[in-house]
Amino acid sequence: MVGLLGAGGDADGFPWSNAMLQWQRTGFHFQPEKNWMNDPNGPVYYRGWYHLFYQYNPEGAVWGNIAWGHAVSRDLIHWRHLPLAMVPDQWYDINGVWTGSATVLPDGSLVMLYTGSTNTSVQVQCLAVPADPNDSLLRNWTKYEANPILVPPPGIGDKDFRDPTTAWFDESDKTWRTVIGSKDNHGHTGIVMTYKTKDFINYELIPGLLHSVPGTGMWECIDFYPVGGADGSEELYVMKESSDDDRHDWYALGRYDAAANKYTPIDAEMDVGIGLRYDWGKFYASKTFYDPSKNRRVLWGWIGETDSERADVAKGWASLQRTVELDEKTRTNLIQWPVVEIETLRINSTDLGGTTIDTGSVLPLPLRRATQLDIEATFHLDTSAIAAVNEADVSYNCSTSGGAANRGALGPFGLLVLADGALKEQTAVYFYVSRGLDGGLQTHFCQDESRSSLAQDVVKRVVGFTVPVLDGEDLSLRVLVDHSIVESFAMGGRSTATSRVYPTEAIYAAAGVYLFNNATGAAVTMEKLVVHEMDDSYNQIFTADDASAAL
Ligand code: DQQ
Repeated sequence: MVGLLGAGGDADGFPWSNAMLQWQRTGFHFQPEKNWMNDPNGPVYYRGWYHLFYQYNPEGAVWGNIAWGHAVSRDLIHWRHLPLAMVPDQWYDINGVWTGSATVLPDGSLVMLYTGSTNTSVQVQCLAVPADPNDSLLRNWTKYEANPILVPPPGIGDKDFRDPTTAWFDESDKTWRTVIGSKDNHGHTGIVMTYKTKDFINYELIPGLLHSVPGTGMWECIDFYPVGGADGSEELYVMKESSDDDRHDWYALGRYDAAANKYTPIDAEMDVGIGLRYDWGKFYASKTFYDPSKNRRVLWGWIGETDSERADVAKGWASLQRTVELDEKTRTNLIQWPVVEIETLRINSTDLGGTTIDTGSVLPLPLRRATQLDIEATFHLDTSAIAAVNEADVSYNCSTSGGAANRGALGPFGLLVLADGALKEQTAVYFYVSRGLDGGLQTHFCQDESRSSLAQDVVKRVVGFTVPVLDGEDLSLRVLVDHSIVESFAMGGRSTATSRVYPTEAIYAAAGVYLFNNATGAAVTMEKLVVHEMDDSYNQIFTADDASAAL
């Protein structure tokens, strides 16, 4: 297979042409046909259809001219592209129809709150409703005639007031509540303000802040929702902010006191913006919605590009999304997992369980095609080997400890995906087990992008974090490979890492998967290893036939 580098390109010497870069398009993650996409907006289940709206530039592959793209699906997997839902055509949103959220009212009707960037670039909140509630495809939207319904309150900057959440109903005073993120204290403190409304037209700012965390900067795209509460356990609340300073989605678990308008994290050291992230890789501006058809909460995130803007312009498109289900299995962190529907795309499963990876070895897996995969892997470490290891890697850190090539007593070991035969290009997904200060084992889950591409103009990092492992549990990974995305879930989804990767050699039939074990102190046995090839999700333009089927 001839690599892409140096194989052509444009007249200015940029090495890649549009046609060459099309292999990076995903097979089973949502993407628009072309052009720029960022945040998911107003995800909702309405009359049998999942709706995804998203920030979209109809005119190019860079951010700007932001309108709402729109797609619908029956199963969260196969999507149909619809015409733009809302475009910047009013004084209050002429600089962009920015991020917003849907609220389903008790009678089944919908309201959409979104941020408009005005003709003077002030951020204001606006209301829109379906033009025809009987159209289950929600193709046309009516913006409220007296928009905007909210302008920045005193003390809040004109450009620091955006992204209203889905509203929830407060029984105590029979009002709807919605929250909006901002920053305070000369921009150093991330804050959340709560508004109440009876009609979505008139709002009252509730005194005080719902929450704030010093040192975290502007909070975009707040998400706020309950988890747990089944079987008599205490219900907790997730607060998520997208940090404009570092472009990561941070969350905390906490308690919500509606009467006092106060959110309190269960662990102050794991507060919003300083503790847990949804994903340790590339994942931003996410939003959840409650799916009543399956009684679950579904999370959408924006997985941006990490190559150059120039490459994006050459491709003519940028960015994509993923769906992940949230669950509650521990009281300290969330569980994220690919929506179950994705398993319908599995074809040609190869079972390679029982394989042992000796110390210092790399084993190729016999696969036919390795660019669209769903890999389930469980690694077993022999207990006597673990007991013999007394290496105290108390300072181990995925990002700074040398990546997948650095050898320790109990790691790294895991998978190399999107790897070429010579292993010049590879993305490593792995565990590294060390001993904490208390003598107990500590497990790190990492993803090493540093050799993911021979191309120079790509951000390549080693990402990851520690992941909880309970007594007696083997170490497990689920890895979705989709051309230029590697999306990994460790320990059943207690921790996740997503990378955009841009191999130039490890593409099409030249891409492979390997097991590796760089530990010096223990062989690793694959308790489970099943590799599923994944079908395309064949996202299409909505046709007249689809339309009649929808009614
Ligand atoms: N993207 C939108 C804003 C939001 C930001 C503009 C987050 O509403 O704060 O495209 O990526």
